[in-house]
Amino acid sequence: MKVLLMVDIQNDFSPTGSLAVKDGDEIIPFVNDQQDAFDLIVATQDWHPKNHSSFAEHYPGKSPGEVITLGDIEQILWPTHCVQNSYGAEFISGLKTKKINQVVQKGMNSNIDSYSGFFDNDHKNATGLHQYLQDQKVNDIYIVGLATDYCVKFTALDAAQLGYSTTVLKKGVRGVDLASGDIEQAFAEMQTAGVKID
Ligand code: VGL
Ligand code: ZN
Repeated sequence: MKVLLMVDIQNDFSPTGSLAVKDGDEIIPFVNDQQDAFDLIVATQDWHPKNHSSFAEHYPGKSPGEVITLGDIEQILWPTHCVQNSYGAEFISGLKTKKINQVVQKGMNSNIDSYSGFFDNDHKNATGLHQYLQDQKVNDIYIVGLATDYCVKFTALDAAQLGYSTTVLKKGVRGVDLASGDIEQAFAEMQTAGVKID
């Protein structure tokens, strides 16, 4: 069984969102077309409580893009985004959602971020995505979504690590490029880890 995994296609990652991904909305027609080729479609949502520790606003004097240490892992501070039940957390309008079989939410623990759709950033807590895909007898994962250099990358790396045949559909992803070159480096890292870029 193959699955189309739509990562974080949410308003706050659209070009008008709080954590804007350049041309993030351009993927929508491609992603909608891809859905026809799949019998199983899963969407992830970044789904943060208001007090999430990745939000720069909680650190007086700090700005988005700065890095802090949380627990013992490095955390990039972000603009407040994808707050549970807010407009910014909804799927980008125009994304076809009728065929979605399962929505997996992540980033609900305020103390740790979760870029991957599979695990929190310390890999200790699973989101349930792996279990769901196992139950559905999935071997092949095709990934689209936002953002190439964060949630797409870490989801793809975990998928490959978990043994899935993993492909990122290049026309269906866009990235942040906090530092220019981040997107290209993300593709290179994924490829090195055995992820196919199509
Ligand atoms: C993401 C940064 C913070 C993403 C989520 O979906 O790529 N990036 N939270
Ligand atoms: Zn987030």
